[in-house]
Amino acid sequence: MTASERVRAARGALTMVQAEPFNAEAPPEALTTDITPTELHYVRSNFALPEHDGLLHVGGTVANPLTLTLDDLRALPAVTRAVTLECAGNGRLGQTPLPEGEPWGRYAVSTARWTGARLCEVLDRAGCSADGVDVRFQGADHGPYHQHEDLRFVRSLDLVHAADPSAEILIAYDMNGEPLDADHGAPFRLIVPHWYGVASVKWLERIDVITTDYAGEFQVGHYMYEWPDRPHEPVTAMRVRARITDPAPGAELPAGTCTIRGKAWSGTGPVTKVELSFTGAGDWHPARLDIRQEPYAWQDWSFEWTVSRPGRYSLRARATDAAGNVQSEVPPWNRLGYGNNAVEVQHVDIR
Ligand SMILES: Nc1nc2c(c(=O)[nH]1)N[C@H]1C(S)=C(S)[C@@H](COP(=O)(O)O)O[C@H]1N2
Ligand SMILES: [Mo]
Repeated sequence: MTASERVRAARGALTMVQAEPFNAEAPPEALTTDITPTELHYVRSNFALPEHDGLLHVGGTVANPLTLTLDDLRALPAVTRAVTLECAGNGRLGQTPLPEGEPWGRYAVSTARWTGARLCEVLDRAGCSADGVDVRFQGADHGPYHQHEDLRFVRSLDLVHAADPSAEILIAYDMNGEPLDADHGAPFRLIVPHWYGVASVKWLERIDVITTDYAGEFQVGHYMYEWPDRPHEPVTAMRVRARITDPAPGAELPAGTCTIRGKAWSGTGPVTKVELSFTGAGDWHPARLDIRQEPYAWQDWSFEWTVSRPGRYSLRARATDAAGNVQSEVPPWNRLGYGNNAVEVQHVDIR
């Protein structure tokens, strides 16, 4: 297979949202497994697939600027982590009035096993100067973007966060045990656990430690919550969210006992509670939350539901995390439609 045939084959199982640049949601069944197979992992790219020369330059205000190859990164101690990535625009179609931006449904979320070198280790080798404030991550991709004729994908993190070993930020080169493919950022990308996907810069080509807060388009223009009634805020950690994966929306089931299953995740602390409701307003019942195996991945939950009376039932699942964040019923509307973690409503018909 040629490289472009490989890319086409890898895209076939996804639900396309935009053909070029290619953007696609995972199919619903991708939420039923712990690890999303690579060919079912959603894809979100702002620009066409770039060429990458295979080098990672580390510079800015550092003592030892570095140029690293894939082999150099592979020679560093490797860390593997299952990480749930969700696009900040996931669920935009559920916002009213509909904001501008890609019309994502509910499946721009997936969990892969990422392997790479620790970002903190690379920064340590480069020797960050004391006046460093921010770390700027540049992707190889670029193109027209709103008012910009030719913009590059660049994001930043606070140096304190980037250099924190406990944040476990990776420069990943393997996804689910295979080298990264083109759509997911080959040859290497950032993986920032707990944050919305936008922080995880693909096709990484430059890392620069800088002495001011980075203020590029993807940092302070887009990927900002533009609240109607309070100050704007940057998109950072994933908001707490539970999803029902089984039964499917609108399913017809016989009366009796059925197991309702789903996933829940949050970037602001482990999910501590998932509750279910079968009526509008009120009456929340605790679901069984599985022991958390992986600190950065979604958790399974389930509920044994016994129902004897035929009819239509509304199902809602609501998650709470350790920081006390809980999903609301009404999507937190903002102009660009980010972070919709509202409680979803679906129905099942009992026959
Ligand atoms: N270089 C680059 N990195 C990027 C993007 C991009 O457009 N260019 N999109 C970001 C966004 S918005 C998301 S949600 C994730 C998606 O990662 P995936 O395509 O591997 O699912 O990549 C992020 N990293
Ligand atoms: Mo995203």
